[in-house]
Amino acid sequence: MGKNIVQKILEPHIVEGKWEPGKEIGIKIDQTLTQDATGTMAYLQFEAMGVPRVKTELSVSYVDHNTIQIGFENADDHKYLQTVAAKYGIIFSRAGNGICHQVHLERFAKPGKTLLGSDSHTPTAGGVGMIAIGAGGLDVAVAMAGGPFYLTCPRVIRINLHGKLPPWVSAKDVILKVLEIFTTKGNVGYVFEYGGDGIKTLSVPDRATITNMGAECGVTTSVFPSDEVTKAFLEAQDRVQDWVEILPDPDATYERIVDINLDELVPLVAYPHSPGNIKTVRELEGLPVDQVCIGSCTNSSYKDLMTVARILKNQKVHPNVSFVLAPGSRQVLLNIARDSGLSDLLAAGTRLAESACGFCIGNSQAPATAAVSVRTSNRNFEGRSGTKDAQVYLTSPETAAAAVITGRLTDPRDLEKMGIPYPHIEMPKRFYIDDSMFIMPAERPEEVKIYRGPNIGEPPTNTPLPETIEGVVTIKVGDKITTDHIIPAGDKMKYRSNVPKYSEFVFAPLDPKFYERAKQIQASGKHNIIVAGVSYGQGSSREHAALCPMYLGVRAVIAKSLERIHTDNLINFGIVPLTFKDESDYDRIEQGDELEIPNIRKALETGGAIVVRNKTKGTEFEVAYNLSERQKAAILAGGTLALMGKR
Ligand code: MIC
Ligand code: SF4
Repeated sequence: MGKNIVQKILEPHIVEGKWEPGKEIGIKIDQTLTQDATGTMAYLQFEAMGVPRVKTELSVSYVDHNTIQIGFENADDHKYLQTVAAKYGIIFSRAGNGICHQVHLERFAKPGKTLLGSDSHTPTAGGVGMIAIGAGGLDVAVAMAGGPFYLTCPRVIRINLHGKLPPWVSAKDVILKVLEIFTTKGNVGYVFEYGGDGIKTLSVPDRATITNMGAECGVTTSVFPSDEVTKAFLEAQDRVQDWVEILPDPDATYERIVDINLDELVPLVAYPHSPGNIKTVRELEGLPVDQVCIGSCTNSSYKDLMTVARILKNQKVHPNVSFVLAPGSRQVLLNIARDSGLSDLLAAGTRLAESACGFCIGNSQAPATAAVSVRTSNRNFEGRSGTKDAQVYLTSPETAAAAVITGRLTDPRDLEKMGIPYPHIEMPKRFYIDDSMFIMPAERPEEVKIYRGPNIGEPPTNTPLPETIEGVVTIKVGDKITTDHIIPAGDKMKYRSNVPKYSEFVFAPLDPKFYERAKQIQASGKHNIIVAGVSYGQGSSREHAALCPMYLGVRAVIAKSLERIHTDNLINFGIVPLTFKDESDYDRIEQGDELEIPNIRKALETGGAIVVRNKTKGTEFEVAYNLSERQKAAILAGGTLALMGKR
């Protein structure tokens, strides 16, 4: 039987299990990437493993999230990361070199290989035909140490793109359409594989915009074939030697096939506060706009920014709009400068930001009170921008540029009526390439002394799972709770390597009293338990959304359903992920209820049923768990590091 692309790449990488969708497999990881916000903890964990050198083909450590450097903490972390990279054989991408996903796509992503990254948008590299997966830092540390990465063997959905995008409609509108079809929940365990005659009209950065935001659907990853378009991109990056053709077999089979006609697409927008809230720009046109931010790992490529530059040529930023642009990489910046896009942008009144995550993670450019912010990034969760009541709309660069000019949400097709023609930007045959902001690993690693600033603490560990969990429902939350709700980023992100301090902000966006309550319950010798609705743990890969709750004594999460990366992170830190067998039990439980989960160790060891007793209400109900033997062993031991220590 014919094979799809996912199977063609994954099968030769399987080191445990076999290709059987729905069952756990362990795969060999060829490349890893980390970024500074998740990287410090990942390298602390890697150091704890006592491996002298990374065992991957390539590992890169990027500094792109915390580059704001208010206070010493960020800069200290950067120095730590630089010295660790030098010692252990990791390429270091300095602050200013760009956003990990954009830079990786340009310089390192290779068709046919596997990439594991401690960032949920790692699937961006799927744009060149590689299987690129986001995970918690500990999983990436294990991969750097040569261990397998475990995942559920995916079910593959084929998305056929037909025809050609009309002018003013671009890759972002394609993925917003996909989000409209699949929404942000219910896609755990799937991979999107793109195909159809339309893909040949999409450049690699277009494809990467689409695979990047597959993360918002919650799929394991997204992938395009590696074809002539991929070859041309790699040639332009002076690395055609990395190209191999990867196409699905004509008789490949899929779980489901979805067709999208590119010709019929129109400019779309994700309205507040979820990337899954889709409307056409037409439906919302005229909305006054206060801020426009163009950039992020979704839409900050050469083509995106040259398109914006040409639209804004001889135009001025509307007086009511604050317009910020952050190029995805230093390469993008140098190339738009070479091709005179940068001068057009500056002449229009652009506020140029560093090539970094910046506004996207809310550590700068917070909008004004209740302001409308139009952004080309991928997440518009409430408060993520840094302003709780800001209204963030996600659009294509074309739609964002139209708002820059008119000061209103505007269908970019209307710009033609204003005498602005659609700029058809060609991909360069050869990019201007300058790798001087990568620092190669030390030739004499034994001479490298690792720098540890005062903000860097030891990674905390958990204790083995007790026989019985005696706890309290410290918080009951609703549906689609994101990791930004569980542990906010923004200005708090500088505490990523200081878990005791960072833990003070657990659930702060939802309930600022959570921390105090959790501490009290912990001090009374009881466990903290989180109760949640559907799709708990959406969004980022940050393992601090498990690590910090663990530090505060959270021992179990009972939800209607959980997202993939967050579930893995909970297990890695010894927190039991449980789901309601009967969802109506969720309605019968309240914050503050005392719960007992008797003999939970035994149940996990023997595969028996887990029953929760609600001592406050005098009721009991059964919960489900879907854990492999390896995952059970990790939870019983108190987490993956503890399990590795035992072994
Ligand atoms: C995000 O976009 O939310 C982040 C910040 O890049 C996170 C990683 C982190 O929290 O450090 C992600 O996407 O995984
Ligand atoms: Fe950075 Fe935003 Fe991309 Fe996350 S989504 S990696 S914060 S640019």
